Amino acid sequence: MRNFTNVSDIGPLDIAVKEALKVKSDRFAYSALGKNRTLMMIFFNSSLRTRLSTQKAAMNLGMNVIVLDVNQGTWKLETERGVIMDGDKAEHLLEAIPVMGCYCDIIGVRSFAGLNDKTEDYEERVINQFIKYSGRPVFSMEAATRHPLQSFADLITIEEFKTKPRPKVVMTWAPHPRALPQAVPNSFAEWMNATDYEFVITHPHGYELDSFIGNARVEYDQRKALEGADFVYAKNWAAYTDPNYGKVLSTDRAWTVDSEKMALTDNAFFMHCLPVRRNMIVTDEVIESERSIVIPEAANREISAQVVLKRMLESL
Ligand code: AN0
Ligand code: CP
Repeated sequence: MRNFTNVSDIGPLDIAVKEALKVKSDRFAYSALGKNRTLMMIFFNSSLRTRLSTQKAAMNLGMNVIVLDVNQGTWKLETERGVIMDGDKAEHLLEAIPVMGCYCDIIGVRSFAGLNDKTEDYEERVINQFIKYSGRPVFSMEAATRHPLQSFADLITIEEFKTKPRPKVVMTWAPHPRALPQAVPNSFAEWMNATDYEFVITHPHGYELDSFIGNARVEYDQRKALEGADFVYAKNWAAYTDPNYGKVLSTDRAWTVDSEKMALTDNAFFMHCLPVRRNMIVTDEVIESERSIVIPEAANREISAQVVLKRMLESL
């Protein structure tokens, strides 16, 4: 695998999941593969899980790891070409990227959507510049429009917990005080569409997503959507459609996932990528319940990252 930015880069999902479960059963089996190889993880945004799980995955493979938090200890980076750099940004991304590429074998990039300019976000300018100018294989650690390591971990988790061949998976919008990117829901939809699960998306009017959602069924009545669900995947996102791109249109806690909503499901498991705001997205009771699998889901981030790094190392 050269780059990993979306579901198509991983190939057939049944094979990827099989490989993930194999890696999980013996995560040090490939510890010689990454010897004398260096992973550079570049963060333009905060992270807890991605940072730790990806570093751990690289360590399992015997790699060295360098972590860089852009704008914290580095020169401030200009990302737009053509700008007269007479402001506070001392270096351009177009030099910084190939320089960073000199010091490593594989690059991971986290660069969220700015949520101001839809075209800029949906063109994936930052990660695409890394792909173009670093000279190294690049993987997404959540880019502007997708978070494939998360979706892969979500898929592994559903495969582990499902009790029917074709579970009903419901992704529900839930309220949050700040504007969040569409990357996690876009990506989750992309990966769910690549399975044969029954997949339903529910959100208030105005929160329609991009064409990533493919043929997924959209049901505006959250309660109706949740009926008979086997997995409830909660997530907030900011509006995608114009003229409200990047805006918070609602913080209506009638959409919060609570026990009464979970009672409509077929004893569903509760999932969230984390970090989660309790009693906005989900009540304490639901996230602490026996059916909450947010921790095993986060644990699988190590596994999804390890499969991706393993495949990238194998193709170096
Ligand atoms: C980010 C988001 O919603 O994209 C990261 C989630 C993995 N969440 C926040 O910024 C709270
Ligand atoms: N789920 C996830 O990507 O978490 P972090 O933002 O903490 O990395």
